[in-house]
Amino acid sequence: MRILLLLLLLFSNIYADISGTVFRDLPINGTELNRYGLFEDNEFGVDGVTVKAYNANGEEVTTASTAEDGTYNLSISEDGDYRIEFSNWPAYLKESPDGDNLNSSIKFAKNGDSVDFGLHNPDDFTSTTDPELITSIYFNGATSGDSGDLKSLVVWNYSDTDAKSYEVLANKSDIGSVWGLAYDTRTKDIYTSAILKRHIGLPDKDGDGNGDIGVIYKINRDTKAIEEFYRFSSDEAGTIGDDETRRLPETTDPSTDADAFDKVGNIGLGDIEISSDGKTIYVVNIYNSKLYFIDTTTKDITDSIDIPRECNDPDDSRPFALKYDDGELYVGVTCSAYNSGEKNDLEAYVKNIGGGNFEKVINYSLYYQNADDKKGGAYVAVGGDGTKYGDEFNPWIHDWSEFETKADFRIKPQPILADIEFIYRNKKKYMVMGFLDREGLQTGYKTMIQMLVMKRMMMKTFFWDLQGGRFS
Ligand SMILES: [Ca+2]
Ligand SMILES: [Ca+2]
Ligand SMILES: [Ca+2]
Ligand SMILES: [Ca+2]
Repeated sequence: MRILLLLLLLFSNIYADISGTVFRDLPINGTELNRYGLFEDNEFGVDGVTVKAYNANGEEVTTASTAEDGTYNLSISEDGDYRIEFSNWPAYLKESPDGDNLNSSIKFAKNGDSVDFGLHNPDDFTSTTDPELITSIYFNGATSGDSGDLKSLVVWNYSDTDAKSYEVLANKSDIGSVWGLAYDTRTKDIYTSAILKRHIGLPDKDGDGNGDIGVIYKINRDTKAIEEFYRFSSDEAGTIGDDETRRLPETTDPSTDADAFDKVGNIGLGDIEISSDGKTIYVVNIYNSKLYFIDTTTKDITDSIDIPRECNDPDDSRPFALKYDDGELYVGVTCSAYNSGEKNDLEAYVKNIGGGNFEKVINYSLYYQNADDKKGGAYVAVGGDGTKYGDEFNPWIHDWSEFETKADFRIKPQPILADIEFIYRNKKKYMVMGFLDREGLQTGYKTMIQMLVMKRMMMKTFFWDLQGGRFS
């Protein structure tokens, strides 16, 4: 009997530690809302968080740091009541409430208890499984007359799959063709930036005879009030003639818009993003290869940084993609081979900027010929006989004559790394890269020269496993 008691005591001493997991709270599991403070199926660990145990006298007993999977173990040899304190997590994460307890980084436990702790990024928050989606929409023609009355920016609910069921936020006469988008959840302001798309007009609100290619608009989600938020000069963003110079009709009739063909992707702005606190708009300027920081209150530029031009021919570097995520900015650049004409030069790279310096996240060649390659492939057009065309990317072209004719199609897929997103899948974080085919901006449906040609905007997504360092 004495021996048994001794053994029990011994075991309780060895195994009576306090352990648990520090986890990343996500607001949703894809279909249903999660609960902050509760460690749920699609959530995963946060590493490097400090955990300390204090005894009833307030003395620190032991400390640990969470492992890669977020788990920790505090070796405690004596039974009793302990105060567990978590600290030293990344600044973009905030402690999740634990029931009614908002200050959940301090918990009370007995030796042998399991104690989990949730952290969330407020940027991720959603209170609905059916959020609104906003996108630009493109119709041929000028920003005046009948074609000016056509829609340019629309909003609809995620669950609404009827392609015609959307609410119009702005028409072409208001903003012309736009691409970049950012949303301020506090003010419900939508920021959107101009893009040059052939056959589609741009306003000339400053009356300088050029389309307003360097403008960012601010549109309130509720009132739909539209204002010009920021305007880059022609020197900063490049020039394209006004609608009249481009001879864009005030209808959706075909147009030539010759000057736009070569300028697409080479002038104006790429994506825009907004900071967590809503105080800064980040803008990629394609034309001068700079990243700008604009104060949302004063509308002043507070900083600008040269985006590294690391292509074989530096003049072929075309920044476009931008993402603000977990406190860091990611910029995506395409090596267009616009000048070199060499397929071997086609490449995409992503840099992130933390403490003022750009660091490389990934770079990889876009020169491959197999559409089934794990890396994706260019878009594939299917001819009338079922033959697939255009499964490789090409150097950016300068002129319509460089298109190849395949079946009913004119083909020359040209890559633009157009956006970056981050998603969580299988308890891991992935970077998603969206590629736009430059052709989609250079061509249109039944427009001049290409009367028999059907083209489309196309985004392909590549999934890059950040932890595993491979495509998935
Ligand atoms: Ca949760
Ligand atoms: Ca954006
Ligand atoms: Ca103008
Ligand atoms: Ca983005």
